[in-house]
Amino acid sequence: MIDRRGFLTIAAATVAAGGLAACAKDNPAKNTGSKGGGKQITLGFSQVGSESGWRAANTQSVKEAAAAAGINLKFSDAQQKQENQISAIRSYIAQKVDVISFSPVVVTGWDTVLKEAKAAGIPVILTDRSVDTSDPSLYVTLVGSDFEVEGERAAHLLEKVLAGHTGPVKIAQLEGTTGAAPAIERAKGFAKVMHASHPDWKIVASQSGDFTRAGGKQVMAAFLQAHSDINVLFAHNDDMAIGAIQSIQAAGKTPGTDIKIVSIDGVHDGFVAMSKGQINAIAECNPLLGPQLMDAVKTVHAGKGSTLPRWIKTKESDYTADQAAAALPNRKY
Ligand code: GZL
Repeated sequence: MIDRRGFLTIAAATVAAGGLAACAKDNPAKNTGSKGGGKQITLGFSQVGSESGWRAANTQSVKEAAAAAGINLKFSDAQQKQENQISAIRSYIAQKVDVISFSPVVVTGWDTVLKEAKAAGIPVILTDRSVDTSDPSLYVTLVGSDFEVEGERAAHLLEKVLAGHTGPVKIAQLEGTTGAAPAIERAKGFAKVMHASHPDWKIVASQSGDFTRAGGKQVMAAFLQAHSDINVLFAHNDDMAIGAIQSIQAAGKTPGTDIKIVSIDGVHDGFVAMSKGQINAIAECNPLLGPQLMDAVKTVHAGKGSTLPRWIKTKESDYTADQAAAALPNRKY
């Protein structure tokens, strides 16, 4: 897989050299009005699915921001199937929407359909997750988080959670959807810190729970059957951690105490679990990408896509259980 950072560096160089080609075809002729002044922008959006609390918040943010921006949103839920996203993108091309945006369920397999969008002169903006492609012209920008850094942050949070801990550290890892950018990169970031600074940490079990509660519960139950010595869980999202908590309790163990839990996302139920001491720390992943996406859509539609950075990163924080109760009332999702 092309290293995301490396790829983005190449891409940025390409853009800087003015090499960005037609997909972001700057089309100043088109009227950029959305509200009041001229033709309304139509955005075709393909969402991964509705697998987690994070996804629900992300969908709400996209829909609310489109309405606020006066953008006509065509929205589809792919139920976590790449073929459904490809069909949706083809449908948007056939409908001649002004801009296409999607959160790619996995990183590979997009070049063909993105080349069709480019041939149709429809610019594409990625949200949330990235794709692996050797052709940087196939999308204008990515609005989303740095998942590798999120994995590093989760490892640093685990350092805090394990302060004063003596004895072995036996980690179970609940991975996100196989082949998805957040799953690949969170695992990479976590492993980077672990190998650099913690030779005593050992990942004894690692498997995908597909970012769902049911998946987390099922896989954690199997982990506990096979490894009675697990004392840490690193979950790639809160929903899998919440599912795992049920299996930990069913095994007669106390989540957050017998098995320390570090997760990523920061959804409401994750904060509730933290306030109960069941999750020890969460690296936030901000789902509220709607406003930044709509700004990028308007910029691209106004023919200024080449002025956008290759990656519009979201801001996010880290939280430990002692902060959860105070933070809960102010959480936006
Ligand atoms: C991350 C996003 C992930 C979340 C999960 O940006 O793609 O997918 O971490 C969601 O909760 O299912």
